[in-house]
Amino acid sequence: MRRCIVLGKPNAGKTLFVLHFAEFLHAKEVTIKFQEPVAAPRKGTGVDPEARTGSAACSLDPVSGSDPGAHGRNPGAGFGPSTSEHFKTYKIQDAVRDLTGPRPHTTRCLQSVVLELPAGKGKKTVELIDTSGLTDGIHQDAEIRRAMSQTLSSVRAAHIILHIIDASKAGKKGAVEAMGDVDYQVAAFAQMRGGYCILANKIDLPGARDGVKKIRDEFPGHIVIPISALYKEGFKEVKAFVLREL
Ligand SMILES: Nc1nc2c(ncn2[C@@H]2O[C@H](COP(=O)(O)OP(=O)(O)OP(=O)(O)O)[C@@H](O)[C@H]2O)c(=O)[nH]1
Ligand SMILES: [Mg+2]
Repeated sequence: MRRCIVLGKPNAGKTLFVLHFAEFLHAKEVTIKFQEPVAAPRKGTGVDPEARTGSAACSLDPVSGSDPGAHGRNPGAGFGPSTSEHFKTYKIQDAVRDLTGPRPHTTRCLQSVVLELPAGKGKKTVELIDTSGLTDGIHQDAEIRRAMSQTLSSVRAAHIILHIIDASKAGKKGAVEAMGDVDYQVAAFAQMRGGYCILANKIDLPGARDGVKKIRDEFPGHIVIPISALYKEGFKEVKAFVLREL
């Protein structure tokens, strides 16, 4: 199945987008696959090596990346660190209540849903993957570093990348959601492989229209779709983009 990954900084609105996009496609419920990263103990010490070294610093450098899928859309590439999987079915509004929130790093693992998109007389299916937010630099919390590492590993195996940027905070220095190095890295990585667009989110909020302009100025040559994950604005355009890429 084709995979479409949703990524971006914490609090950008990734989870709300995934859940409301499912609702937009007429899902009343979603069955979410949670893939929790499992810490790999260092032999004989019981210590997670990544937690000690901070090796999950955010990097999507396509040149230094050692993943075999790093240079293209390789559906066979692995999903990174070992994971423990479980499924849970929610009514959409219950999932919104339980899985989204204003605190950064609400999502700590890959959370995917399988969606059906109408295509001509038939349907196309896609696995839409919500991820843990990416931050600039090395995060001090080992659990968050592991989650970010899992996000980065899964990017390379995805066919489509939806990169969410909070347009209402795009130019606000110091805000956790403000555009940062990680956004430039994602865009630079995506430029080499296609199947990529930027969703400029929260356009219902004050200042977001200026934010959309700033995003367009900073990322010339990329498709930028203004959306409100809250009010499902711009979702028709997102659906058309995803269908084109499937
Ligand atoms: N006004 C408005 N609020 C939004 C929009 N999208 C998301 N939010 C709010 O922003 C906050 C973060 O949304 P989430 O979907 O949890 O963000 P996330 O990117 O998944 O965050 P992490 O899991 O922490 O990385 C929540 O309080 C949402 O209700 C939007 O389009 N408009
Ligand atoms: Mg989330």
